Parts: sequence; structure tokens; C-alpha cells
Amino acid sequence: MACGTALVYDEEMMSYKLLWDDPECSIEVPERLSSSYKRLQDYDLVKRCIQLPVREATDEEITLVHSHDYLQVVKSTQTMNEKELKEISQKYTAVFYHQNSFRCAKLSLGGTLQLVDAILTREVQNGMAIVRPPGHHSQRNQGNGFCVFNNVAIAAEYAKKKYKLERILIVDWDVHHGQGIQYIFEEDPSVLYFSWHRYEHKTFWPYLRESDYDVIGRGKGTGFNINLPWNKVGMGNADYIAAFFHVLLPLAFEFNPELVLVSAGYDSAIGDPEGRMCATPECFSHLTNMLMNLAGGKLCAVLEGGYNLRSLAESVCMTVRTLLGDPLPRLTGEMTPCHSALESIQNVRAAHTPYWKCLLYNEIKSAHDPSSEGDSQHSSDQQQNFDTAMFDIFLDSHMKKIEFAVPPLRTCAVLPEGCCLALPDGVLVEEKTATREHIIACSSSLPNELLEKETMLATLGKMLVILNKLLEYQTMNSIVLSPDSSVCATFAIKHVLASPVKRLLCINIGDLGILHEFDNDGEYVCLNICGTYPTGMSNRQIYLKWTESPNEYSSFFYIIFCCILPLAYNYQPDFIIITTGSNRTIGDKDISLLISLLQGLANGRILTIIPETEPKLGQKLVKCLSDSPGEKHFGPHRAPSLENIQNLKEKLDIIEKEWKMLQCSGAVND
Ligand code: Q9C
Ligand code: ZN
Repeated sequence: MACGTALVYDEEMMSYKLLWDDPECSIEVPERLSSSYKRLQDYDLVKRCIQLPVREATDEEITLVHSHDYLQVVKSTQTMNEKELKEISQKYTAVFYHQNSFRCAKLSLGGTLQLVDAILTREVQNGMAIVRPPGHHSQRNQGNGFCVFNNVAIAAEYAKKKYKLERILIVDWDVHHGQGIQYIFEEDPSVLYFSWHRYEHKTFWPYLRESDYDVIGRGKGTGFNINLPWNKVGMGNADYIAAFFHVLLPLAFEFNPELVLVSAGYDSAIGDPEGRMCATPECFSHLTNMLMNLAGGKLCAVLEGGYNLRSLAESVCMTVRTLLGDPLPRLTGEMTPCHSALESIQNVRAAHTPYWKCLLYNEIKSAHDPSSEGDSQHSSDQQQNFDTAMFDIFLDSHMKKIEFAVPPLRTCAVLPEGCCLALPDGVLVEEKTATREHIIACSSSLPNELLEKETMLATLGKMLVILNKLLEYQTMNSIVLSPDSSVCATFAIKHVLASPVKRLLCINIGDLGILHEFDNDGEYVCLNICGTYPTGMSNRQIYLKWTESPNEYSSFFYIIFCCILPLAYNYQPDFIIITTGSNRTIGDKDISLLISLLQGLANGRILTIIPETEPKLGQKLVKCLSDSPGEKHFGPHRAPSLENIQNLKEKLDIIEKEWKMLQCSGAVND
């Protein structure tokens, strides 16, 4: 079984640089690599990764995408003098060549391909290549935007050819449009390309009409090119996360890729002089975590841009740390996407509605015409006044506040007598139990007769021990197989509400019977996903009617991304309790996917309660909670039924006014 995270790095890729004065290219410096690597060492991340050596890419590999003529041009730069180098550089846009450029570009591409090989031969689960020159702007016949060879595009062609892959997802979170990648795969339905990029109505580099949301691919590739233009600077965590929930992830899950390649540029992070965006480093943990649930976890991140050395380094570390499976830092701050972001999201959804089943019922509103909008105050490109040092100060204090604590235990389990699950590493079966008096003291309003049953007492006793471990962060998560989900959930909710935990999120799947009343001494939100609505509901209880049909592919990913995760990210819980009851139509895989994604919240602090009659579900969830390798195969999926959508839409119309992350159009705020 594939496990481990690979890291590709070689300081030789620092051996080229800009030799003359060119303000357009001066930000692409060798230190981009060393400062990222240094930070990875500071955080002890390098030694936890499997180091892969770089190699030179071959001519054959380079010409998978580039013309022989362009290859010859780059080759010829090896022996040029400075004047000649400058001349050849000026034939292209925003790119510079050095005598070592060819060598470094071969290593950058070769390193990327090494990583693809390691992942596709199952030597490792995932990995990151810290390389330069970057790749996503370079094209068949030309270098562009600091890029010499298109590392990620070639990696996709290489994977298609060598491993016979039929579906590859490329996620380009660099702040620039990877137009090079778009051109290469425009007509290719086997590569789904997603890029968000600073656009400002075509006033930002590379100033291309074809970067807009309505450019969606051509011929057989129609619908497989997704452009999400940002028309304002200052996009932040909420905007990026909303873009993932409402655009990328539903389409990506429907696409069901066999490999995820990330054009991982960090000029989209806070403090970058090019991007001028506001997303903090830990946002990249969340983006990475979500993508790790595609393609059986086969994710290959390849560095592109990123020009604020501090922000770049921290963001790279967040990505690698997440690939390693560490708990994610919390995303803090207001989880409200801005109006301009919602407009862009709405536009790209509308443009893709004909091509994706998961968008089938997207209300086709008249798409906003960007050319008619005049928001001049944001469209300036004044590099001079941008104070990078200010962001260093911000990042210093910001990074100090982020909790990197990894609890001593990953997963604790309460199992019924005689139950034997095959437990992966890192799972502890709780044997200690709280005293009878202690249990009774903690279950004041539970009906006494419930506590009569010995098996119930035994479960509650052990669960109490585990709850305290969770609250003290002695264990990251836990699972309880219980004789009565409803009683256990009530007990756990009460206990957590009485603790210092500020916000508790409960998710109930299936019928739970009566959840006993809670006092109002703590805040919680309870999301119930079931086949029927009960009568009488409070505003803390949200009921979502959703059913899956047995023996069919699942469509549960739809409600996860359009509703459950946006709600959860909006709420920012400190603790999550997820319970399954009877009559559940939601499948084991669906619950695994949900749990896997929810681990991005509450520092991964999740208590899972399932009926003891479902050891098979328990087996799956325990693997998912303990992050054992090879458990993230969730596809293929199918389109949701009209009935499910209608039920959901009705509910969303009501609650999206309060929960801003649910919005996927600019209309609501108008
Ligand atoms: N004021 C990558 O991020 N424009 N390339 C520079 C400077 C070119 C970006 C303008 C930006 C190229 C890989
Ligand atoms: Zn960039």
C-alpha cells in the first residue's frame, strides 16, 4: 500500500538568475527555493518526507509538449554570452535565460517527473516538487512568465502516455493564469484544467481575453477548462474556500480523476507583491486536504510562482505538512466571500452548466457582464508602494498563533465486548472506564432506566474517558461503536457543551430517534441528514432531506460541497460529533468522504458514534480517522436526483442568508 510523502529538491536549481536589469523579472530569484527548503527544515518536515533525487528530463519528454525548434533555442542558450541571452529573452514575454537555464529547466521538469513516477508506481502516496524555473506559462513554441518548460503539462502528458491514465486533474492555484496549460489541453477531455487568477477585467498580466470565465475549452475538450478570474485584489481565505466548494470540487469529483497535479504557485498568498491577495498560509493546508480526497490520494504538487519569500515558505510548509497527514491548523476570520468573488463564481458555474451534471440544476441567472463594471480603485498595479516588510511582521505574529500541536494519539476507539476490528496503526482501543458515579453525574437528564443496562454503562464509561482525552487534545479523534447511538450522542453533546468548547457541530446521519434535550449552556449547531423531516425544530437544528439509492453510485458529494462543508467552514466549530442512526441511505464510502473532509475543521477533533451492529462501517471509518493509506477511493459518483436537489434548494434558500458560505452567486447580497 502506498504511503509516505515525497519531496523533490535540489539546490542546483538555484544556479541561474537574471543577469541584467529588468523590473518585470527581478522577483524570480534563486532564494525562492532555499528559503522554502530552509523553512521546511525548521519545521522538521524535510526528514519526515522521502527525498527523491532530481534528474534531467530527456528531449523526448520535453517534446511531449514543446516543439523541437523551441527545445533547440533553449539548448542554444547554454553557450550564449550575456548580450545574446538578453536578446533571446526579449523575443519572449517576461522570461529570462541564463547559461544554466537549460540545465535547471531539465532538472525542474525531471524532478517533477520523478515525483509522478514515485506516485504512480505507489512508492509514495503524494509529494511536492520544490523546483524552478516554474512552468505553467510556457507554451509549445515559447517561454513566458519566468517559465521555460511546462513542468505540469508535460507531467500530465507523461502520465497519460507512460501509465495510460485517462483522467488527470490540474489545479492551478497560482495567482496568474496558466495560459500555457490551457493552450496545451484546450481540446483534450482527459485533462481537466482549473485555474483561478487575478484578472481585474483583463487589466492584469498576461492581459488575455482567453483567461475569462467563458473560455471553457474547445472541441472534445469543451467543458474541461475552468477559468475563475478574480476581478479584484484582496481575495482571502473565504473566497478561495468558496471557489473550491462551489466550482472546483463538485466538478472535480464528478470528473473522478486518477491523478491530481497541482500547479502550486504561492503568489496567491498574502503579502505577495504580484498577487496582492490575502489568503493566509494555512489556507493552502485546506486546499491541499480537500484535493487529497480525489484520485485515491495521488497528489503531486509542483511549485510555480510565489515572490514574497516569507509567505511562500510558510505556505509551502503548510502544503507539505498536510500531505504528511498532520492535523490542519484552523482557518480563522470571517468566512464570508466577497461580492466580486461570488460574481465570478456564479459566472463560471453558469458557463459550465451545460457540461456538468452536478451543475444541471444551477439556476441559470443572467450572467454578469464584467466589461460593464467600473471598479477602478482596485485595478491599479502599483508595485512601488507595496511594503513586503509589513507582511513579514504580520506573518511573524500570525504563524506564532497557529497551533501545530500533534496530539500523542491519532484515534481512540470504544468497541463492544468481543468485537474485533482490524485496527490500523495509531489506533488505541480504550480499556479504561469512568466510575458509575462519574457517569451518572455526567448524565443528569438522561432517563435513569437507560443506565440500567450494563453494556450501556460500559460504553458510556469508556466514552467519558475518551471525551476527556479529546477535550485535552490527548487524542485527535475517536470512534465509538455503541448499543444506542442516540443515548451516546446525547451524553457526548451534553458533556462537550459543559466544557470550555465554544462551538460544537453535530452531524447526524439517518434516524437517531429522540435526542434528549440540551440546556442552553453552550453553543451548538446540529445538522441532520435523513430521509424525513421530524416535526418541531429549533433554529440550532437544521434538517436536510437527502436519500441515496442502494446499488447505485453515490451523489452524496453534491450535498457535501454545496451544503455540509460550507456550513461547517462557516461555523468554524471547535469540536465535531458525527453520529449515524438507523434507516440510513447514505453509504459507508459517503460517510468516509465526509469524515475525511471534516478533519480539516476543529483541529481534526472528531467524535464518531455509530451503532455496534455496524462493524463494517466502523472498520472503514477507523481507517479514515487514523489516516491509514489507501482509504481514499471515493469515486465514481453520479448526478443527484431532482427530488434531492429540490428538497435541498428549498432549505438552502432559507438558510443561506445566515450562512454566507452557502452562497454561490452574487445575487443574495444585492
Ligand atoms: N511587475 C509565475 O508566477 N509579470 N509567473 C511580472 C512584474 C510576469 C509570473 C510583472 C509574471 C510572471 C510563474
Ligand atoms: Zn504566478
